Amino acid sequence: MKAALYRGSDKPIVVEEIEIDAPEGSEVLVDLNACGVCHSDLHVMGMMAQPPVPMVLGHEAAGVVRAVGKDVTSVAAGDHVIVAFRGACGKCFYCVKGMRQLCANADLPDRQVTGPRPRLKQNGVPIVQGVSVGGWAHQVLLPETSMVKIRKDAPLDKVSLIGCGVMTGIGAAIHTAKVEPGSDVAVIGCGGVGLNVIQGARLAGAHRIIAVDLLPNKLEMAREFGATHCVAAGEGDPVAKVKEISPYLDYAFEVIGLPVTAQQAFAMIRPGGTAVVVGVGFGRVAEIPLGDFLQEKRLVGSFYGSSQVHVDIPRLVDLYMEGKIQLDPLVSQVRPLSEVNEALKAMKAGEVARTLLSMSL
Ligand code: COD
Ligand code: ZN
Ligand code: ZN
Repeated sequence: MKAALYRGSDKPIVVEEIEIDAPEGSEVLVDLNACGVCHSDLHVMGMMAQPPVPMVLGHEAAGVVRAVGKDVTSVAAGDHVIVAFRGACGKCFYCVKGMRQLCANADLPDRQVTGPRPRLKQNGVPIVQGVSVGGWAHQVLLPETSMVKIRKDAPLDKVSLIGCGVMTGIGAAIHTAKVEPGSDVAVIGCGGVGLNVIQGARLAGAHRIIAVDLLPNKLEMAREFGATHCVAAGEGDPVAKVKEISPYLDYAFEVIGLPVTAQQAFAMIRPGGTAVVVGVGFGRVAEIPLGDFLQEKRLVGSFYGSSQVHVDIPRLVDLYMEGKIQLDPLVSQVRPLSEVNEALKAMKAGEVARTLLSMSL
């Protein structure tokens, strides 16, 4: 099968023929329809000191089940699935407590070349499934727990975006923060994930939704997703501007991964308000004024929208099919897998909300 191989930051990603195992035990083989390009793929390439190579990145995918291992019970060949980039064992402390997004054994069976059985190879050389998925490829082989079965009338290309950006963003608003109707919300960083925090806040019935971004095109998109106010982050102090619009800001979301924007989120909320950090600045440290905790300000993290994917992802598919959430305007470009380098360039330049890599082009 064909996959886009990353071999190092000084080389372009190239689509090549590789070998993929047949599913064993509780594994599922999926023919992918499409996979999105998320900023976290860039993080893996750029921020890990030495990412293991060769690696197939991509973790926002959907497709049709081709074959299943003998122990698989929840999906069968022909089923339509969205890939959850974080599987869950179902048995550990976190899974049992209903926090599958924090599963302690999420990577079982190991998808890395150091694991017991690398599933991807090229001429005998093991290939890493990046972000535990490896979705920039025509097929993936993953544990059953990463498979979320969805209705067959949903367009697989568009709903693939629910696998990461949409679930992460909407979930941060409705599950992590639990935004209440009538509350005021600010979202710093309006990329593929931030736009979904905005539509999550709209879904929850927020009153003011203030979008903060450096780029005018992102602020325009933010309006389409439900932002009521826009703040150009590069012009003046975004904290003062947000406070002017909402003196009693209930929630602020950081959706970039920078210390400075995490500090801004915490600074702009009211006493008793909540700042939610969605972005991850691996190895970065933010300074937070401890005195603000006397005002009962809260600072919380959010991973995968605090979602329980097998319930929450099919719900989002239903909401899309009923026109209650938007996916179409998230898709700025559709490209063949071979144009993944161009898609990454467009993301770095801030030109797109999302690029979809289509496996049928
Ligand atoms: N102030 C305001 N906006 C800014 C600033 C700034 N200083 N710097 C950048 N921005 C804007 C950009 O213009 C852009 O619009 C946006 O921030 C970032 O958008 P994208 O599209 O590049 O990134 P996303 O939305 O795909 O990803 C954002 C994440 C925060 C999810 C990602 O960067 C991250 O931190 N991922 C790791 C955490 C995680 O949950 N991973 C799980 C899988 S995603
Ligand atoms: Zn992602
Ligand atoms: Zn678990």
